[in-house]
Amino acid sequence: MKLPHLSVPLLILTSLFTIHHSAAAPQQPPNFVVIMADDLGYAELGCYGSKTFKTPHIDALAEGGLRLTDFHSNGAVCSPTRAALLTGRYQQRSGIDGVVTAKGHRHTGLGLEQETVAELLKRAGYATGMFGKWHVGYDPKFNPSKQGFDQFQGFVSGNIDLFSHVDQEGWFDWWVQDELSYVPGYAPHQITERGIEFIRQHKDQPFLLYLPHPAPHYPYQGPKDQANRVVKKGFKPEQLDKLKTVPALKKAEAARAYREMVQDLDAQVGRIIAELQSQGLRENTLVIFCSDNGGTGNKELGSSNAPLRGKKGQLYEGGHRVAGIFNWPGKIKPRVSAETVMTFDLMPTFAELAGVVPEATMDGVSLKSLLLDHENLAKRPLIWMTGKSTAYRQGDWKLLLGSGRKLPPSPLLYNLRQDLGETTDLAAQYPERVKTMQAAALHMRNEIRNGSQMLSGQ
Ligand SMILES: [Ca+2]
Repeated sequence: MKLPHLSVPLLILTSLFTIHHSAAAPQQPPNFVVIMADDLGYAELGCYGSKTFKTPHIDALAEGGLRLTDFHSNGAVCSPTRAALLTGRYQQRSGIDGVVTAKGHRHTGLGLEQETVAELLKRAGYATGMFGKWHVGYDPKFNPSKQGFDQFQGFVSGNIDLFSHVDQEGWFDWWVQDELSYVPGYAPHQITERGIEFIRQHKDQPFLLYLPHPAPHYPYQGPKDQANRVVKKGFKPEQLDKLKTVPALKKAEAARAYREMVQDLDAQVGRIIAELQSQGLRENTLVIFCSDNGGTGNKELGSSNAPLRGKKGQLYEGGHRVAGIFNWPGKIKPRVSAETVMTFDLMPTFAELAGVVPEATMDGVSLKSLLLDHENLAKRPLIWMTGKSTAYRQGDWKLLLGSGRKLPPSPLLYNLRQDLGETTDLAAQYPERVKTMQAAALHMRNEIRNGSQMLSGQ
């Protein structure tokens, strides 16, 4: 390599500095804690404008870190976002284009050949733990313990009774590693307790702690409510006979329970942060809080995606623009940013910070320079896909294609900077832009779907 601008003495100095630098004690790579809410709407945290719910712990994370106003879940429903988070790639590449249901998809799941973020970080010497909702495979062969997580306790379906741990189709669904096992308790609290144990066990080595919570997804049950689901199919733990069940809550009570679930989730975040602090790990831990998709928008419950249009399951912003908070004291300067970030950016970010290279080409990008150096990300097109519909982003512009989930068959064009609520379709006004973006969107859609193994019926 030629270095024409450096004089010989300077070269020597540079070499000396390099030697000195590399001889210094290596700094331990950071811990990563990812706390993900389930169906939490864009406007359901104090720091995102909620007047309904009090969320002081999450608000404090936002206040002391980076709060993103243009953070997106990769999917508009649960499983796809989780697959993208775990692989750093569009979820269609790992076969998870839609929700994995107990009824139709019991024998499918996130492809085992995919390197997960847990497998990646294990290569860098990390301890890996996941406690909570998996939802990318029911069969034990797709269990988190087979996908790189040293420790797992939680459930694999889309939702469980938070007390009896029975899923909505009547299957018992609480696992300790890859064995079904009843552990009494309120699921969100159990997740925190396992998380705290994990932090204590691994405080002396770098770790990845993934805490995907069931709140505030239905069934609506606050910490003091009671079980209402019983086992109808499959394995039934003997201890469940002792558990008293009550009918599902009626509307007014459900709203009360929903509020308690959001606020209790906030308290669970607070407990994890307090534990990191008491173990002296806070300065070396990147904590991320996000949601897996938009809220239901059910006003009676207090769910809100304001000021966005749409809700969970849809490709309007309300379906996938969600809370995204990155907190790392002393490393991430507290601020609010409108940078566009996706769930699948987490894995490449962790890879760069841990100094390990993923096996596959990532669709996501590392956020290291955004987080630590306040640099903007390079411009990139982004896509969200469901079976029939596509949303395609280029900067402020968003094109919606398809007929699914209440979208018309003709393309819709919005400028999100001027019209965040997607009220005014500009397609007729910008036909050339529609044409170019449509061609680019279909090309990208085909590229991602080609070669991917899709779930049947999706
Ligand atoms: Ca969800």
